[in-house]
This record gives sequence, structure tokens and C-alpha cells, in this order.
Amino acid sequence: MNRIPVRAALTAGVAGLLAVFATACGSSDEAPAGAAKMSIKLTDAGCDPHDAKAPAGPINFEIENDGSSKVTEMEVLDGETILGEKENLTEGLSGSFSLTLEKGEYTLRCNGGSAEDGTLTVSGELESGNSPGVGKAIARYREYLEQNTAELVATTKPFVAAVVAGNVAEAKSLYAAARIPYERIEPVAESFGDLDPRIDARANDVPASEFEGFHRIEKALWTGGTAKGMAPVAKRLQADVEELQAKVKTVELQAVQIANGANELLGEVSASKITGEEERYSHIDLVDFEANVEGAEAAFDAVEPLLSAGDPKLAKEIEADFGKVYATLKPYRRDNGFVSYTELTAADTRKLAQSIDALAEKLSEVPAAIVTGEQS
Ligand SMILES: [Cu+2]
Repeated sequence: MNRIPVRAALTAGVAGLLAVFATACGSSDEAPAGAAKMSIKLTDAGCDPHDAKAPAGPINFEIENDGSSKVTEMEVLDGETILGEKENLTEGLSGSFSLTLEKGEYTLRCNGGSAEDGTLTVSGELESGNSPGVGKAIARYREYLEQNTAELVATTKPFVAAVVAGNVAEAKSLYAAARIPYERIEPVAESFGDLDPRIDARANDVPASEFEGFHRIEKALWTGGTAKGMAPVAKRLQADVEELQAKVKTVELQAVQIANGANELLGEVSASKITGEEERYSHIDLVDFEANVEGAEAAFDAVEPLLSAGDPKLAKEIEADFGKVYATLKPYRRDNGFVSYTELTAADTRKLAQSIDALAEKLSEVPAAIVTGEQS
């Protein structure tokens, strides 16, 4: 599951995006050319400053943990959609991210602070070209969501049937295929609301009484060697993936969210999924990795035309980095899957994490090159 905390469903009334800002991105350490600088300190009280103002356009958020052990991340949100964030800034650490924002009011959130939400007021007009491509980008990505949720429903069905029938060997053999389509659409899992934890939570993500979905069944099959008691869980899973298939047809999407989600997901792959935590009973983690990378690539492909207008060089570099990640995964491929996670050495996982990090670093420049803001 996407580890960004699940929040309320997206607020209604937020339409598509508007325009693309032609930024000249250098390395990811550099802010987009001409970006306004905003320094924020993480304190126990929350963000300092708590409220802020900025001119429309690219903004580079420079965040520093000023000695807080409670607050280690900052997010910029439009409604409940996270547009950009920096996580894991423990005491003494600093980091930055850029976003191009249009006129409007956004939330500055320092999670865990005693007053965690402040307001970022962006004013003035954005210098930008027109981009009728934004609607197309969202439509293209929605099509990908629809294809993959259709595949998810289709691959979950025989898996669920095997679980309900108590056929452990067959259920195990069908598990990986059912996981792939869900892992591909994880860049926007945050917008699935409750369905994300219901389908894909890990044992430690939710209270024991709420642990259900794929990983609950995975645990029973692999550690218990049984499907006993799993029939209701399996049936609910089938209902949930069907609900998701219906939901993606209308779920609110923004181009910057699609791009940011891809980048966040890859960050999560190299930071935590690399430990084998997601598929801790079946050890099919590399199947998830590949699906996550494919999903990030689909997200990037959807928004890429918006970026090319301003930064063809970055787009080329990202495409090359995707190729490198697939090449790094290749030696671990077996038949129609991958080696078990348990066969990987520390050197293997390091190599995989490094190739994903290099890609994620480049991808992190994408959201800033796409304009978002308050839509009427
Ligand atoms: Cu997942």
C-alpha cells in the first residue's frame, strides 16, 4: 500500500489543470530557474512560519528540522491532495522540493505539530503558455487506471475462488498475478481512500482487527499453509477491487499529483520496500518492484508531453533511467516471474535501490515543471 497516510476522499469541485511552465531544470538539487525561495523550519508546534505567502510560479521549499523530534515532514496540499512533500527530516536534517503553483490557497502541513495546518497563499498571475494537453494527460492516465483495475478484477477472481475452495497450492500460484495490476496503480493509491488499506495494508499498517486484503490472505497461505477462515476475507477483497474499478472512472486526478505520486512511490520502493517488507510471507517483492516501476513509468508517460514542452532534456534522461532500472532487474528474472526476495544478497538490494534512487531523483523534478493551482 501507499504509505502516505490515508486521508479523507478528495474534495469535490477541483477540476483539471491549466498550463505548463517552461522551467529550466538543472540537477535536482537546483531549484527551477527563477524559483521563489521559501524557508520553513519544522518545530514541535508545526511549520515555522505557520502561514506563508508566495508569488505564483515555481517555489522552492527549503525545509529544516529545527530540533523537533515530533515533526519530521512537511507537505503542501491542495484540498486533500498532496502536491509535494518532504519526509524523514529528523533533527538536524534539511531538504527541499519545488512546486509550480498558481494563484490560490494551499495547506502547509507539518504532520504531528501541535498546530499542523497553516495556509499558503499564492497570489499574482503565472507566466505560462497554454496547455490543452493537461486534460489529455489526465485522460491518458485514467485509461491506464481503468485497464489495470479491469485486470485486477480479472486476476483476483480466480485467486479468490481458489482461496474460497481451500485450494492452497492453486491460490499461491495465482497470488503474484493478482498483485501486479494493483502495484502498477499505486502512484495514486492515496486517492483511493479506504480502499487502499482494505486491499493492500500490511500487518503493521492497521490494527490487527482491520488487517485484511491481499496481505492477510498471503499470511495465511504462506505462514499457516492454509486458507482456513479466509473465505470472507477473499470475498470482501473481490468486492473491494470491483469497487475500485468503478471508482477510478471518476476519481479526482491532477497532473502534478500523478507525477508526484510516481516519484513518491519510487522513493518508498528504495527506502522501505527494498527490505522485503511488502511481501514478507510470499517473498515475491521483485514482482511488486517491477510493477511499481511500470506504474511510475505510465504516470510519467502520461504527463511527459507537458514536460517536454519545457524540458526535453529532463524527459530524455528520465526515459534513460527507466531503461536502467529494467536492466538492473533483468538478471533476477525467472520464467514468468522473479527470484524470491530471500535469494537476494545485500549487494543485490543495494544495486536495485541505487538504480531506483537515481530515477526517483530525476522524477522529483517533474512535479515542479507542471503547473497546478486552484481551479474554478
Ligand atoms: Cu503495495
